[in-house]
Amino acid sequence: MKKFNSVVLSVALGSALSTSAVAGPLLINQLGFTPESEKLAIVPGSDANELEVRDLNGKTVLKMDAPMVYDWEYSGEEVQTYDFSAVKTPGTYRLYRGGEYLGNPIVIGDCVYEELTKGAIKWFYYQRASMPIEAQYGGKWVRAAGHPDDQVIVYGTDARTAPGYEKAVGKKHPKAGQNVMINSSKGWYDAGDYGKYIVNSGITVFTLLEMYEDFPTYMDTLSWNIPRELKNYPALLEEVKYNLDWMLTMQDVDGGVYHKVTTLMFGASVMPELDGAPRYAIIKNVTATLDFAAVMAQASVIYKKADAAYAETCLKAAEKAYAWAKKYPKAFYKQPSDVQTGEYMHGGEDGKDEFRWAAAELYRAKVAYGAGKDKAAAGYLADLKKNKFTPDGAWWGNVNMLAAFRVAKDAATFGADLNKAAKKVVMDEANNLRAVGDTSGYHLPAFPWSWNWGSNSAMANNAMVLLHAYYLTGDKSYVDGAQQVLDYLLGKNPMEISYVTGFGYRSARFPHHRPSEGDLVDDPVPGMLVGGPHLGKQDINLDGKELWKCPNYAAADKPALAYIDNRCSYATNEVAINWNAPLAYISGALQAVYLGNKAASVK
Ligand code: G3I
Ligand code: 9MR
Repeated sequence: MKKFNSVVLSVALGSALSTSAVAGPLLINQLGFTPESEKLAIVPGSDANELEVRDLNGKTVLKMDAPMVYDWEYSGEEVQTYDFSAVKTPGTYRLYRGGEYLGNPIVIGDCVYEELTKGAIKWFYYQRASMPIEAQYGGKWVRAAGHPDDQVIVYGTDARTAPGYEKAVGKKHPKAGQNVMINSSKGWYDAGDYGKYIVNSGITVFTLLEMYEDFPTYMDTLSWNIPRELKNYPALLEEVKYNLDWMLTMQDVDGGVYHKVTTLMFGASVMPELDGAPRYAIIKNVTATLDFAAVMAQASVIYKKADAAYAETCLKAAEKAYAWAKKYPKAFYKQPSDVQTGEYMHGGEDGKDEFRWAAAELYRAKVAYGAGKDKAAAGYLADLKKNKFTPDGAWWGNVNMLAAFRVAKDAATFGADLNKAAKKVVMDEANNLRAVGDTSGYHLPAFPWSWNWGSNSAMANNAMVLLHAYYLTGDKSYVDGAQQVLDYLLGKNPMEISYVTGFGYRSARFPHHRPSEGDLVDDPVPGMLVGGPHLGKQDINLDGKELWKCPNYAAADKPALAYIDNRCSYATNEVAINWNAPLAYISGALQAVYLGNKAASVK
């Protein structure tokens, strides 16, 4: 039996493997496949049996010989990949190995990812602050309104936080002692906590608006049950506006944008209406301001048709934010010592990727408004040309790829040279991902650094790169790569779990998500992508410190196995808006592409 060893690094397998995979006999996308998708099933081990695909009448429609055996360094397993892509007729099928029925039925259907796409977007409604979730829209996950946030204290202006501000910023707040309040209502809770964060809103809003920009016709065919208050607004744009409205409240009169609205510490796992500690708008900074500028510029183009006045407001806010950032390019966020909520700031931050992204979105917007020749536009274009694109995977801390997506799809606006440079970055990253995916055990396009906190979102963002490579080349092998990511998230993984709550025959049930923990409903709020496996183990007691303890997964020594479906595991089982957005995007894009839609944003 030819053994394919995909390991570039030598992996000491030995007896060190203290956590065996919990996989069953068949690891597969638990939702199924569209007729034209690549269809792979993973069988752990190397016994190389023949597999049969049978229809519900028991008729064998395909026999698959023993495939290559792969080592998968991220789980330390030997696995076999069976390819039944030749089965295309919609229907329900079963896989057999030597007469043994393996696992659960497999569905092939024309719209098999539609409910997932709608469910992943609907989840943003469940995350809305400052309003109740009503039974007619939210079903059994009803809840009272939490956090009106109409009296948010500007951090550093009240006696309690003035010292923290002065220490973090190096000077007194100009309004210290005045207890300044702002109305910072609406917006989405970030994740399992009740904070609202601008940096994380940036990549999230980009991804959802890009979904609409890439597939407007398909998205307009979808509807999901949320309150509809705005005429002419497509459902997705109405949902995103709920967060854009909040983001606009975070811009100070000078154009700078506050980092977040949170309590000083993470609160208890209670329903939002019971989380009553004071909330603060915390410290303006350059990365939040640039992420704000980028998405407001993007919104100014996308909302123009539905609401020209609102779109104009967004563009003005974007330009004002960019001007503030140009004035304070080194004003990076420094978490004050009395603030323990999410930082959304990382060590290597230099602001270059945020400047590049904001400049690209602003230049595109100015051209769209017929002002591509004015002084401000010339400034954005000059800034865009200053730094080279770099082939980095997109995450909240590196938004360079978002700029590359924008420029790579729009030669008409950016010209041949910039377009070529951006396309090269997208294609280089996509080809690296495809090369890894094609030669690895689970066919997962993942790099070693994909296994950080929120690894499932890293995989979904990798799939977005692959989909963009398809938009730019028409080569379906990139769609196959993105399919492998969706399959992984929906069950083709060593944990044999669908990482999306409520989707799949064995899905995550105990996410770190305060409303799911605090309500009296057994089932978690549906449509949430949990963070996924990673070896950081920040949520378990490693050295006796009083860290939040989490049982069982402490022994995991392979990244793809370091996961536990347990409420305490915020490092592997939380949910977050920047994780759900790429899930919605890739599910919707794969569905739209199968139905014959082309990416409308490629010009
Ligand atoms: O970038 C470095 C990389 O260079 C290094 O190799 C790697 C391994 O050490 O770490 C990488 O930095 C990690 C960073 O995420 C980027 O992946 C940090 O270790 C890791 O601690 C950091 O985790 C973040 C986590 O908050 C803790 O700060 C997650 O990205 C981020 O998604 C998560 O966000 C939280 C919010 O703060 C609060 N709301 C919930 C949300 C989701 O858990
Ligand atoms: O619930 C918080 C989650 O949103 C954050 O991602 C995580 C890491 O910053 O922190 C969680 O809050 C925990 C705190 O860090 C430690 N005490 C228990 C809190 C609830 O899990």
